Amino acid sequence: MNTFSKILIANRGEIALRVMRTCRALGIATVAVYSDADANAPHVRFADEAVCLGAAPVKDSYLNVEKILAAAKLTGAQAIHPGYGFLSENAEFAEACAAAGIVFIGPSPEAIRKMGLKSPARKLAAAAGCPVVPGYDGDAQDDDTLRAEMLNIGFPVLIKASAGGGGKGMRVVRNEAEIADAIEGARREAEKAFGNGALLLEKFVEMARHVEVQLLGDQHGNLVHLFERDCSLQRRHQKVIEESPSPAVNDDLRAKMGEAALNVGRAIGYSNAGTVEFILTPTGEFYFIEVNTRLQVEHPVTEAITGIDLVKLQIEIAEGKPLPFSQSDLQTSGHAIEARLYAEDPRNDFLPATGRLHDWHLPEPSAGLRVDAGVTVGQEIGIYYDPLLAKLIAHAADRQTAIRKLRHALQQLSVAGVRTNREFLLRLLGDEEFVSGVAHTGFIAARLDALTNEQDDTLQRVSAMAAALYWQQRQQTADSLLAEIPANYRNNPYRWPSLKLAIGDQEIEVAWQVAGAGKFDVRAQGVTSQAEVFAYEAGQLRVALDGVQRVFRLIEVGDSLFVHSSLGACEAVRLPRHPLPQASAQAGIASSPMPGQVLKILVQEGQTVAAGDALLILEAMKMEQTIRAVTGGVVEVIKVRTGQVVSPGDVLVQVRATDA
Ligand code: MV4
Repeated sequence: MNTFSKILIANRGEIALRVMRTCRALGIATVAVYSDADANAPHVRFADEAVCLGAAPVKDSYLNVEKILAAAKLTGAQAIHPGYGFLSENAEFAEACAAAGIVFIGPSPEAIRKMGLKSPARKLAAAAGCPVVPGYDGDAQDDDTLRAEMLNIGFPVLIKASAGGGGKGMRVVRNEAEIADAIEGARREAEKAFGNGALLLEKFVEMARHVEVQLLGDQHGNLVHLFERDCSLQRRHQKVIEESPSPAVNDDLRAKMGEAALNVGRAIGYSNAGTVEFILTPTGEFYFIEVNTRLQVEHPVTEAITGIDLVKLQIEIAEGKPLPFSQSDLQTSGHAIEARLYAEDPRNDFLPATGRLHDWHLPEPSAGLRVDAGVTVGQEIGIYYDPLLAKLIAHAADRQTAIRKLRHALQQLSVAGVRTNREFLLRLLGDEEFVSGVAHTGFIAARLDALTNEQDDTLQRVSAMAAALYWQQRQQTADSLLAEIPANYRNNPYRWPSLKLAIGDQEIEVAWQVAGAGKFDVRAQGVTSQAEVFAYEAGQLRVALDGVQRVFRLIEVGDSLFVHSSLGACEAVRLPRHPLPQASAQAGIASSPMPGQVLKILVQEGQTVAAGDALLILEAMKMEQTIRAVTGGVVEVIKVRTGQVVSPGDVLVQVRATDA
C-alpha cells in the first residue's frame, strides 16, 4: 500500500487544476509541469512546486516523457496523474513511469494496450458478451476483402480507423460506387494520422446517441460502474454538452448497459477509471464502440449525480486501497449537465480562436453549479493547446432545472478578448428539441445556421445605449473641474451629444440628453429610452433603461468596447462621429479624437499658447496626430502623461482661454 505525499500532474488547464484541488483536499503536495507559454498559467501558480519542461510545442513539453519523468524525480513526486489527452492513454509512458519507480495514476499499460486498437477491442468486447455493431474487424485488409465485407454488412457502412479515436477519420459509405474511394481515403488518413492504416467496418447506425458508462476498478479485482453519460451533442466529434442520466436510457436499459460495461472491464482486467463507449439506436439497442482508458473531460457530471470524487478514488486505487463501496451501494441523485466553453469562433467554422482574455468573469457560485476553469483574466490564449477554457456543470433534481441552471450560469459568464462558443451553447441549451430530450449524432449539424446566427437587434441597441452612458459617465467623472457641467454639454439645446458605434454589421448612433440628476433620455435607432444611472465604476455601469435596471460589464480594448449584460454580450467599436482634427468643441478643452497613445507632450502647465499651437502628439496604428489648441490662452492642466493610452473623448489638456 502506498501513501502519496506528492503527485506530479502531467497536464495543464482545467484538468490540471481539478486534479490539484483534490490533491490539496487530501493533503497531497502537487507538482505542476509547464511549457514556456504557460509560465504564468493558473495551474502553475496553484501547484506547490512547478518545473518548466521547455518550449510551447507539445512535443517539447507536455508530451515529452523524459522531461516529465525528470521533473518527477527532481521534485520527489511518488506518482503522476496524466489528466486526459497528452500521455494519458500512452502505454509506453505508463511503463516508463513504472520503470522509474513512479506510480502512473491510471490503468495498467496492458489494459491501455488492449484497448488501444478498435478491432482487437471489439473482439474482446464481443467475447465478453457485449453487443457489438454488425461489422468486420479482421486482419485481412485488402480491397477485395473489405469490399466483400461491406456488401455483406449492407449499406450504409461506417469505415473507422482501428488505431483512431473520437470519431476522427470515419467515413460513411452509402452505396457500392463509393467503396473504392472511401477505403483509399480512410486508409490514407488513418496512416497519416495514426501511423496505422488498419480499418474496421461497422453497420452505420443513423441518428445514434453516444452513451458511455463510467467504470472504476481497484487493484484487488473489484470493479463497479458509475452509471451512464449521454454525450450525443457533438460537433464534428467534439463533445459540446454532456449529461447524466441520459434522457434515452431507462432503468432497465441502464442495468443492461452497466452489466455490459462491467463485462468488458472484467475481460480487460481493468483498474482505475475508464469509460466504455456505446452507441444507442433510436429503438434502444446499444453497441460497443470503444474503451477510453483515462479520466474523461465530462467526468464531473458523474461526480455530481453520485457524489463521488473520481480523482480521489483514482489516487486511492493507485495507492493500492480497495474500493470503498460495492455496486449495490451506488445510486444517483438528480440530473447533471455540462457545457464546454471553447475558445473558438462559431462564425468561422468553429476554428480555434486566440487572443487575450480582457474579461473573464465567472458566474456567482451557487449550490448545484460547478465551474472548472483553466484560465484567468489577462491570460493569452494561444494556438498550441486544446481551446477548452472551462466546463460549467449544473446539477439539480430534474433535467429541466439543471438545463435552466446551466443556461443562467452561462448567461452570467462574461468573457471578452477571445471569441468563444458561449452564445452557441446558450442557443443549444434553449433549443426546444434539445430541451425535450432529442439529441443525436446529426443534431447540431442539422441546426448549425440557427445555432450560430448572432443577430439580436435589441441586445445591440441596449448595449450601445449602455456604452454611450458609460462613456458619458467616465468623461463626466474625469472632468472633475467640469463635474457640474454634464459631460459633452453643448450650449446648443437642439443637438444632443452623441457617439457612433459599430456593433456587428450595424452602425448605431446614440444620442442623449440630461433629464435630471443621473437621468437621461437616450435615443438610438429611432427608439428613445429613459435611463437612470445608479452606479458607475471602471468596467461597470448599473443603469435602468425603461424601468429595467441591469449591470453592464464594459471592457475597453483599444477602440473596441466589450459589453456584457443579462441580455447577452457584444462588441462595440467606437466610430469617429465627425473626426475632429483638433480638440473638442468646448473652448480650451483638448480631448482625444481617437484611441491612441500619448507620444510627446509639447507644452508645460502655465505656458501661453496661441490658437493652433501644437499641444501634444498622439500615436495610433503607427499614425501620429498632432493635437492643437483650439483657442489661445494659458495651459492650465495637462491631464495625461507620455505613454498613456487614451480613448476617444479623453480630456488631454485644458487651456484657460484668455481674452486675447
Ligand atoms: C458510430 C456511429 C454510428 N454507427 N458507429 C465513433 C466515435 C464515437 N465518439 C462516436 N462514434 C460513432 N460511431 C456506428 N456503427 C456514430 C458515431 C458518432 C456519434 C455517435 C453519437 C453521438 C455523436 C456522434 C458523433 C460522431 C460519431
